Amino acid sequence: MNKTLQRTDMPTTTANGTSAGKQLNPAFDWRLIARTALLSRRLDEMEEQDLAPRGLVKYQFSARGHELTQLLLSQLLTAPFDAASVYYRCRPFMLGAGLTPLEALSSDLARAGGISDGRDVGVVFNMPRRNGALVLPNAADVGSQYTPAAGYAQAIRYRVEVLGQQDLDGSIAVAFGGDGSVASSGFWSALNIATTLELPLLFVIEDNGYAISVRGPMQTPGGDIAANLRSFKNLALWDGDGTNPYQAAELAMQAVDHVRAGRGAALLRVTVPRLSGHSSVDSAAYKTAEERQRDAARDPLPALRRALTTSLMTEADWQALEEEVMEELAEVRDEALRRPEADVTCVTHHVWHDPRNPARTGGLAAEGVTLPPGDPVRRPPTPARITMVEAIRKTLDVELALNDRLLVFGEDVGLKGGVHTATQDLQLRYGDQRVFDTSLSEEGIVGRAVGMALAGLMPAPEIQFRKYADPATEQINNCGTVRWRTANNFAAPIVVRMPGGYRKIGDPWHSVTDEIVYAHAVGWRVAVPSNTEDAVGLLRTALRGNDPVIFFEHRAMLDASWARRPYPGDDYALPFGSARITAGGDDLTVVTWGAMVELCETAAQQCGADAEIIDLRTLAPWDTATVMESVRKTSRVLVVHEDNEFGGFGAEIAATIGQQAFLDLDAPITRLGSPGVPVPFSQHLMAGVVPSVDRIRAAMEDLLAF
Ligand SMILES: Cc1ncc(C[n+]2csc(CCOP(=O)(O)OP(=O)(O)O)c2C)c(N)n1
Repeated sequence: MNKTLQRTDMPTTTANGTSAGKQLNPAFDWRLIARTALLSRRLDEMEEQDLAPRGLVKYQFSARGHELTQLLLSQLLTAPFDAASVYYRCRPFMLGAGLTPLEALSSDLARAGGISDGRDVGVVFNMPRRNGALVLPNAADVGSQYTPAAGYAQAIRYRVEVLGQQDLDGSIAVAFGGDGSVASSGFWSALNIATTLELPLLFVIEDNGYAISVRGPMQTPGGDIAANLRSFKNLALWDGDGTNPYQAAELAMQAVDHVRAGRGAALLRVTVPRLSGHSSVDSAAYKTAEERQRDAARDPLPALRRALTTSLMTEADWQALEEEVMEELAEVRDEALRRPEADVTCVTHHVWHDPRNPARTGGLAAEGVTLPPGDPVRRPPTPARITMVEAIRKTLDVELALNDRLLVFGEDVGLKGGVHTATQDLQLRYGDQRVFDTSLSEEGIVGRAVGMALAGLMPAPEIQFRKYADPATEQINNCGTVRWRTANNFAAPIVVRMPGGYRKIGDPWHSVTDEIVYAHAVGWRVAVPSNTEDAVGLLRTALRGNDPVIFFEHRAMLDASWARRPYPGDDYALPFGSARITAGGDDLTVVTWGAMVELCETAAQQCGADAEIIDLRTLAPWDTATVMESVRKTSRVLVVHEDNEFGGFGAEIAATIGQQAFLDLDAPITRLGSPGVPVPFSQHLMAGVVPSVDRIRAAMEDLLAF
């Protein structure tokens, strides 16, 4: 399927919107479109001309020129599970989908009662479903809106075909973006996902010719993304004038109908003028006088007025509509300005799931799905010790059987069973909708997972190696802050499994740990198990929970004999933030995790130290109470980790101990980590980088002798 409907296939209309004998498409409520377009326009003008110059709106993004197609689409997204992934110039769409003018203005004024309660930029939107589409939490990163939309579209299919929710059949996802956004990796990643899987996803590109000051041909060769995509497989294209009511209505309807009919992904490109600067702080001095004139001549509002007053209303009706809107906006402005600032005492709320107050949309809790909490008591069915990777596989298996909303995916995760074998046979058992390979895009893997979580599923993606999560950084960061940014409107709990760390050999790519990045990221829980038993308990808690989790699988421990323990049972679950004392001692506290636990035990045995070795098991949260109790007893502490010592998690631990147990210390808090270079390929060199038993032992001896 490579359906291309070009501009010449569209109704022949002139650019100024005269009808040439055409009727306005009766499927739309044109009066409402006119009213909302006027509302949006006058709101922009009020902000641009008054509230922004007075410093009351700090950062204004005008949608002047973009209104028409957005409003048409808002009226088409009425199926029960439709969703839109918008961008900052989508306020007209938001007003069409049910955002009230008071909410819109309160958001731009950063007052209480705005869509994020003062937390996010006034046009970085999210909106639980009202009368139209669900609006997925937007982020200000250009291009980041696309892969979650692809994930949402895949989730629609999953809910219909796997969960049997036939009433959701025909629902679609729509992702909006500008002509600059088509140069982003997120756009291409989502395009690949949507077209390879033939998902119900419509891309809407509002091409105003500029990305701030940079012109279209710098973003896509020739400046027309639809023309360039004509040979893209499994993508239907519509392309035309987003200021012409006759043409834009046809384009929007045909594109939506195509996707809704289950015929796969589509892209609608509409050309529109950007009638203001990029934002209130952009004078648009880079536009020539002719360009400004050309843009002004393409204003969609006069075209809409002409079209409506030709057929549906009189000039007097239009003027009355304008007056009605102005009156409403004057009231809205006064009320918004009377609104208080958001409550600063609540600014730290909504980082984590609160069972008494779950997010309204996203994750299992919002869907009313509860899973058994699990049990911290070990009940090994057999005493046989199994490897950590077998245990992870078994836990995924048990959880897939328990929870039909759980999906496991990533590169080579399907038939091959993962390059680390953690998902072997799972696709055979649960089918390729639940356990599957993905295209090679980590942004796509995590962004898709976010969209699936927002659609009420529990995605557990695998990143093949920790280092290869780098391209997903934006999606990971945005996933962690969703709940906070949307003031608990949305949450996107996902469990990202990622193996890393040195094994018998190392290199700069496959041996990265760098867990500090995730411990530092807002909203993520971070597990770093060292052995079979903990891996089972922590993974199960993660998969049954409602917060995003990074589950770090240390490569050295996946089949290490030290890490092998009996499988602790199908219900075994461990709380996060609860360390394990692997060896009790009185003279020295050693705080560590992952592969370093075994080395610390060996080093302590070799030097005969009476060391208390604490395996933290999780870094976010980390068990400060157990560490402090031990430090108060031993008065000496060594923190050992594989990651770089400089700025590593050991610094956080050391600072906390310094603050909470300073008077109990008899020696300086000592850290041992890597010396600030990547793990080398040569084993000989690697021994000089990754903490070894010898170096740990030496550090222990120094501390004991202090
Ligand atoms: C990842 C990222 N890079 C840079 C920016 C800064 N920025 C904000 S909007 C923008 C231009 C986007 O243009 P386009 O996608 O064409 O949308 P338009 O603003 O024209 O509607 C840029 C560069 C950003 N927000 N995110």
